[in-house]
Amino acid sequence: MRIRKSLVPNRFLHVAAVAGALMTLALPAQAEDWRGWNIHPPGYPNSVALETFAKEVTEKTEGRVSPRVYNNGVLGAQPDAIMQVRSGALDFANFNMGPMGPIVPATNVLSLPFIFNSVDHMYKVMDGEIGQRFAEELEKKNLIALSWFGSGARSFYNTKHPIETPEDMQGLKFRVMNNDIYVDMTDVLGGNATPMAYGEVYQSLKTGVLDGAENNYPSYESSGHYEVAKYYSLTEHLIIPECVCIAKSSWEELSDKDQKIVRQAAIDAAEMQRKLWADRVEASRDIVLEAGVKINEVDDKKAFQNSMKPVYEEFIAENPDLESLINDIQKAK
Ligand code: GTR
Repeated sequence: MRIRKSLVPNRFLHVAAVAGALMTLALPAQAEDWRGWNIHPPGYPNSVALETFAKEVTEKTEGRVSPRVYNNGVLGAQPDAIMQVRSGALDFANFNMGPMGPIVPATNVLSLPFIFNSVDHMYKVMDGEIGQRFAEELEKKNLIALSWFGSGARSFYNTKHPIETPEDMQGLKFRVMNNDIYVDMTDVLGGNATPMAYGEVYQSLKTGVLDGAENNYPSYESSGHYEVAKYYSLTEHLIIPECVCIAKSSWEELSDKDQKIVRQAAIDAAEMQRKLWADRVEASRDIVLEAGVKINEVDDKKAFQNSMKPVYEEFIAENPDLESLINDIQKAK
């Protein structure tokens, strides 16, 4: 209950203030209940790793910090959730670097198609000095990136036919994540791109608002998109890292000791996520095949890679300061 100052004599207020201060000293520091955003369902590698992160943090801080993961994107779509973690309305999240581009321009480099030639190349870059540079850029926007998850390679899928060459994309409408680079990428291949929230894609594929989308095997499977879009073509055009990100305001409230605990838990979670990922790719592939999905290898991947020249040229023309970062990543094989 708030005390209305005008009704209480001054000396009582003084006594109350001193008593309050003494009570604060006597009580242990307030436990922090952290709320975390996760787009994936329970059981998904990222979800399991985040749950483990939450448990490790709770145990090792002896409850001083007690994170709770909200799965299935129930706290909002990814671009909104990024804003919420930036403002401290949410405390942590696992974010894909795709929708991060509009906020942290340097991370757009990670959305350039075929920038990484393998998942190992991506891990090598993100675990080293270059990954640190991205973390510094994220911090400028109030996001503390503590470790990097993988998300395999993304490929196009659709309701109509296999995609063997860029010509097969002609006239098809694909959902992409919220980033102009993906619109350009799809355009130069001859398709039409529609940025849309992940949670809306299933229905849009089902009703024919969309002809296709693009994602890795585990998301294609766990989202149920495979039930409605039966042609999965292994273009593997994007390999995008994801962060375990903490709100800067929540991070700064922690003691040095607790920061160390949280950082280590995020690193452990990434190690676990990467291990679980490989098994999940196999399992998801089996599930979609079983359901009658037609998977096709793309024999001439070079045709897709070569089409990306104008995307790179335009990007560098608009972001000349990021050209050296692109070069550093490509060199770090
Ligand atoms: C998944 C990724 C999510 C989300 C989703 C999407 O692979 O892990 O964070 O970005 O794709 O396509 O929106």
